[in-house]
Amino acid sequence: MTLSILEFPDPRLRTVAEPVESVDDNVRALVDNMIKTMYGAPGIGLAATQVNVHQRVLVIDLSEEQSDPRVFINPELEIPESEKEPMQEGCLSIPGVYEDVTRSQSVRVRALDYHGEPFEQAHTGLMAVCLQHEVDHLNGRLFIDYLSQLKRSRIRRRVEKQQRQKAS
Ligand code: GNR
Ligand code: NI
Repeated sequence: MTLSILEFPDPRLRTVAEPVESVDDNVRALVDNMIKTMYGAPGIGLAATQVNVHQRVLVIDLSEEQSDPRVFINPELEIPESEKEPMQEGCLSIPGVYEDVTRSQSVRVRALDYHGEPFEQAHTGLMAVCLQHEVDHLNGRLFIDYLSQLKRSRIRRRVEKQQRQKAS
């Protein structure tokens, strides 16, 4: 099943997600649907928050062929203050908006996998940036929150105009 994706400025995108208590078949069904939804969009990552499920689950696939889905449940990031660089980001919840965000280019992540097994990894580059973008979603944060107030209000007006045009 593909899920529908909430769009900014929907206040539900500001919800802080709850930890998953046990990685059971319900959680695995959510993960499967999120991967399908990410592939259909298409996007390289998706947080459960974006499909209005407020549990700490995210999926990422950076492969060209949509052949390498990565699952992170209850992710915890260690983000060094060093190695920060700007990179252009987009978001399925803010369609058509692409802006530079300065983030750490490396992270360590601890999480549970599809089977509920804990793992720990180090990532760099786009994977590191994407993990930070997705964990931000789980904390109710969007990439445009890193921009100036002026830029953010311009984006809000532009997005709301697009949404009015789509609706009529
Ligand atoms: O598809 C996506 N592309 C992207 C590009 C740069 C940095 C982050 C991302 S994530 C985004 C999908 C999305 O909105 N995930 O929350
Ligand atoms: Ni996003």
